[in-house]
Amino acid sequence: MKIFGSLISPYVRKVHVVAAEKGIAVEGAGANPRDPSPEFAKASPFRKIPAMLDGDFGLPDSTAIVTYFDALQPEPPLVSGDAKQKALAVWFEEFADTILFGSGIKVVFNRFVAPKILGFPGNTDLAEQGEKELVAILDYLESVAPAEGWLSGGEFSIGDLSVACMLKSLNYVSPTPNPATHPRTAAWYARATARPAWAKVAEQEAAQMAAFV
Ligand SMILES: N[C@@H](CCC(=O)N[C@@H](CS)C(=O)NCC(=O)O)C(=O)O
Repeated sequence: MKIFGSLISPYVRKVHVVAAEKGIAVEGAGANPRDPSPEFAKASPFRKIPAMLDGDFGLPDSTAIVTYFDALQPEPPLVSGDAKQKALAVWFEEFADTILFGSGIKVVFNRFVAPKILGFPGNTDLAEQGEKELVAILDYLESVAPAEGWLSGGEFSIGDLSVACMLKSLNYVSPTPNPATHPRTAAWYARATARPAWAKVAEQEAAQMAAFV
């Protein structure tokens, strides 16, 4: 099974970590949205990463792809527990993919991806705007981060995994979460990133990104 896209993308990282959690073998593949290969174009009609190709079945979007993985290999589940815990797992995935990403991308793109990878200056006004927006977002996360265990109040879920993936992208520009100002988030993040599946993907990412950090 091929997964298109670089691991610096939090959505690509999410797909790889879910695959590792479930023991699904995946192979990373390069993707150029501006000059798509026929395979990538087949998997990703709007040229976004990640996209997946399983035989001749192409699928874009991290949430769609991890839902496919969950159907192929139900254990461990993406979402579990009682009604509230299941709903909270979905909420935290959504929070990560929309709210955290929406502000974080302004910072990561303009302070890291543009200058360090693409070779042109980032828009510092946009980066500063993202940094201001992140203050309230990270404070919210601190207010809901559990002293022990996971964000939904139950088992480790797609909510924990998705939020951790977004925070790791922010780590390219700043050590986030800061244990001095956001101690509960920092402790929860340390638990999430201590999982073996995370370590396996982080190692692959370090190798991919070695030229840029
Ligand atoms: N909802 C999608 C978002 C995918 C997305 O926006 N990916 C970004 C990279 S982080 C992308 O492909 N950007 C390239 C572009 O928009 O041309 C998902 O969950 O996979």
